Amino acid sequence: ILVMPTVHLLDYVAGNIRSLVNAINQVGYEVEWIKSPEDVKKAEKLILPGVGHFGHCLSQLDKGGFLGPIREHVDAGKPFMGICVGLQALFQGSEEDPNFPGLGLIPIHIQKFKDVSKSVPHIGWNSAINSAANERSFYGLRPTSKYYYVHSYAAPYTPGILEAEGWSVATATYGDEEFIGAISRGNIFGTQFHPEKSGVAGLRAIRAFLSGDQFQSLSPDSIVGKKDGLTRRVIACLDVRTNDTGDLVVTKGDQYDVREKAGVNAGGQVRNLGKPVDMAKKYYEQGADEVTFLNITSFRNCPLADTPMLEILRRASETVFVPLTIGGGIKDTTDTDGTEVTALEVATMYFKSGADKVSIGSDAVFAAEDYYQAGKALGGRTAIETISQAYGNQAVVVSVDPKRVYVDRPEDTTHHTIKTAFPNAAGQEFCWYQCTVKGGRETRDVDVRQLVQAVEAMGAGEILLNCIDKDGSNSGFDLELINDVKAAIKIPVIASSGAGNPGHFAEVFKKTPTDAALGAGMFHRGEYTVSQVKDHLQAEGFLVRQFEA
Ligand code: 1PR
Repeated sequence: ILVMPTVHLLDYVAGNIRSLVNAINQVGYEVEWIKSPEDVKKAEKLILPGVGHFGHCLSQLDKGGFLGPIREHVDAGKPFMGICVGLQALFQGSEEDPNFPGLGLIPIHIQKFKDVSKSVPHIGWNSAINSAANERSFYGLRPTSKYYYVHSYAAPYTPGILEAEGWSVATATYGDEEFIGAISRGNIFGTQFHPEKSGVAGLRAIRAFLSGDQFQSLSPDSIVGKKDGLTRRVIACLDVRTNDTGDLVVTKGDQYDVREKAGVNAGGQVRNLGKPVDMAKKYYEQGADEVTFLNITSFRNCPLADTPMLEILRRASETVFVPLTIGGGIKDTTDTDGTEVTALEVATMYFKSGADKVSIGSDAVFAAEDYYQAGKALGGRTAIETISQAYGNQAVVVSVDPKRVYVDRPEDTTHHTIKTAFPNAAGQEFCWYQCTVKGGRETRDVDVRQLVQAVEAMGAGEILLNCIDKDGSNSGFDLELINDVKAAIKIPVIASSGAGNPGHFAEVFKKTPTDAALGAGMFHRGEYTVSQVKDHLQAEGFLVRQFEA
């Protein structure tokens, strides 16, 4: 019998542990869970993951009695790896929660990114480049590779200070801030990025840590083309629903209508474009930076625990090592047996199955209505608030489904209008964007600006900005909408709806400050691959991450 070597994982805080376990299995190790402080003593190799709030993580570790044993493990010279907040725990403390000190192994304070001229959180693929000479790298990190980061706080980097104390440091730059992306000394290794979500480059780092392969020499070739900084994110989106014969398929609508209108299937069949897990893997291998699944039917009469989307996530997360987002039906719900299930519990099921983020649509609109009704007061009970408190802002995406409403003059509506370069047939030159719920079937008296500002205040970490007028049109993104939303908030925006060719991605990155762009139909119909989009962006001078085989 082949026995896989084990690694111990500390399970102390909410988060998507499943993808880390999948990644560890993928490189040939088995996970053993640490449930009590005594278990830490059994560990030879210890990994401390962490997401969400620094103070919450540290207080959980403290309450559980883990801090002492972790320190002993590190002092004994045994391999230790901290990921994200698990890395931050090694530092002196964090601006995020001054009440909880860190382990103090690294004499620096974690600080919040400045959001004056950039989105916060920092989400996406960035570098981890060794600050010292380029001829050496640690734990398989390559200067040309990109790694997936998602965080609002980071350790600022000052050249030379930590190096003088024997640390190897790899850094990344976000805007004008250089921060620590990975760090190592002796038996300690920490990454601010998520190696389990960083494709092949991340798996390489995990493998190197587990096999104790601390330093590698780099050939001069291997640094050619190295470019620090955040890449332009390209996301593939899969709208998933059951078709009329009960199979789960990827589908795609025109202005949200997913039924066939012409051809052999005309007469109202749900358009079937393929199998969700296979397609997710295909896009991952084409270089998609993230994959989003939107469950666009409610799978009526199905107990929540048996929701087919959970199985899709479980299977997708075994082979797709980039972030997975799941949307559709994230709200307080009543299960088929009558049990009340909170949005947080629904989200937890998805996170446990391999999701990294949940995307909230309709429920966010209702929450925004309540927010303004209450004079912009936060009640603390919405799906956005409860999930972001438990899992961190970065785990909560709000998906917006707006539609244009034309008016003659701005005074004709109470809503925020723009003057558009695309008047309607009646020649009206102003429009506002009305939010819809239930997949665009119902409009609400909320405009897109009101919505995004409300959900940002509630703790959403990112906006998935669709546009019903543009959806499936292959005519390019709604640049006016994207610019208007970007100007209203600090959290990142994913532009969506209308992508028909690689040029549309270059256009949206050129003409708007969007943080990411998403495509669906053009990929599903096989017209273009994600790699063709990346190649085109690169040729146009944008920094992108190419798939590493
Ligand atoms: O309201 O929280 O249950 O979430 C429902 C989710 O399902 C929302 O995110 C909503 O956008 C989505 N949704 C509901 N109905 C549809 C539909 O198409 N009938 N799909 C739907 C939304 C929009 C995009 C699409 C882009 C790009 N799909 O995600 O992928 O428009 O398409 P394109 O590149 O082909 O133009 P809740």
